Amino acid sequence: TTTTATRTINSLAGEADTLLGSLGVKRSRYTGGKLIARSPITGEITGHVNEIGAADAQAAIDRAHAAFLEWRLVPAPKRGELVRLLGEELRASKQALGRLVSIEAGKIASEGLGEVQEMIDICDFAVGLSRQLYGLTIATERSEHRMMESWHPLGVTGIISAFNFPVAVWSWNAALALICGNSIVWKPSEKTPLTALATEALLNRALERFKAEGGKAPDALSAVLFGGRDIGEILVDHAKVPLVSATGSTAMGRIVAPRLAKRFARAILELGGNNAAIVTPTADLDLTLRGVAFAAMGTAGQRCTTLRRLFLHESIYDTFLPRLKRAYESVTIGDPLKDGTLVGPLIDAAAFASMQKALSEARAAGGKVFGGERVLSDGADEAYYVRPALVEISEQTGPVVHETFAPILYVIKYRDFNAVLELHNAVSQGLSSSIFTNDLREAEAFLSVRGSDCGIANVNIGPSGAEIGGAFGGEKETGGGRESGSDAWKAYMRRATNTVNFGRTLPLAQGVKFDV
Ligand code: UN1
Repeated sequence: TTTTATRTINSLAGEADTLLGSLGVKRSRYTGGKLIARSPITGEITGHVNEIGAADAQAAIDRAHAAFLEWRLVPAPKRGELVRLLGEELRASKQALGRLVSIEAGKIASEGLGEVQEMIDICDFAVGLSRQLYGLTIATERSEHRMMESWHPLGVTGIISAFNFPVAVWSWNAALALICGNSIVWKPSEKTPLTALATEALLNRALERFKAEGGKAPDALSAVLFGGRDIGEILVDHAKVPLVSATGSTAMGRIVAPRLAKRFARAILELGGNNAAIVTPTADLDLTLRGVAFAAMGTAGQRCTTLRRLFLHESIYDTFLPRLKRAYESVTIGDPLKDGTLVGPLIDAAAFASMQKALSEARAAGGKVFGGERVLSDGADEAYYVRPALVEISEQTGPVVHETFAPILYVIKYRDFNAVLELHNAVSQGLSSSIFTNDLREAEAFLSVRGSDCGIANVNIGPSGAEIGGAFGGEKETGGGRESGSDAWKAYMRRATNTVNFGRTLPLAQGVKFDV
């Protein structure tokens, strides 16, 4: 056992073990398996999770399909009761699961807890929604007819999630899918299996309570498939999975989307972002500083909504940038479990390498780089802490147009508002965006059709940290999917248009005559 600048190595495996026990996960689930769980805080190994074989994965999906056939018959508000109980379990275990999220994903404590709060929020949302799966009644052109639409359960919902929101993204999909009458099959990130085990255990507790209350829930309503890419492919290719919601890189989406399209399955894709903020001459710079700091450095730059491009108007450039640099210099980096830390570790060595690669490309493109170096590496060879990087660059080129999943903020000076709107949209991703301004015209233009082309567009708020009530997702290479709030539930159901004739004649639409 060595001591690093951050903490004692090998202290976290024991704590993870205790947390998993309290969350109801049997030790045999995370010992002796092939999938290695680590904590990025120290790099230490926290578990060995059993991977599922290909045949067992196929069989699990088949069982989930059988479960769907039963679950779809349970009235939606009763399905909502299961999700209500899941929300209760999450509330009761918020501290433990939040802590485990921090250990496994390296998030600071409040963000680990925030992730669980996001799960609780979507459960509440879904419970209410379970009584609001409304269709329309539509005026028909035929007398003594009624036309309406019904929303029916869809089938097995596949969920592929990423390390950075290891459990919240599952919950956005699971809570909606379950109240919509679907069964769920989850392929969690290989980097975060312990939080997936814990989440599975909490759902099982909710299921037990649901059954004890007399609820009818089939076995295999939910399955978690631990494994690598091959297991994800089985989920994507399985004929009994009509919908896959996949969160990850654009590269992953490029593989998943055509395979789903080939069998006409639906996709909800949440892929890369390259989120920007525009800071205009009238912006409240105190508020902007806080908004930019959280969005760019928070979660160590590992949110899909992380702020990656900052457009500063020339009139405030020289006042704002020095303030931002001071924030970058003074931000507390280190053990995310310690009070006061704002920036925890990168997830692994590969993340560090891709950050360094992007920074050297930025230098080659004429960028001036501040920060970005590895810190706190003494003793913790397998832990990757970095000082978040600020890159002053004059052109939107090279690494600026790509998503690097690390805390790098490219800063670009602008003069003309319409030109910066164009530059803002001139990347291939379209997830989230913001403008900092007190000019009503600029704010409204940014939100208008000629403004941001992203799925999320904010005023005087950074691009990250969305609430669950709105639909979450983005355009272009972000994949077009929408999850969580608003009417995102519709993607988890199928719509049937019903026309009923309660008369004694058979008028045909469009005046067609066909008298036999
Ligand atoms: C993600 O990074 O994959 O808006 C999701 C946010 C969070 C979700 C991020 N509510 O930043």
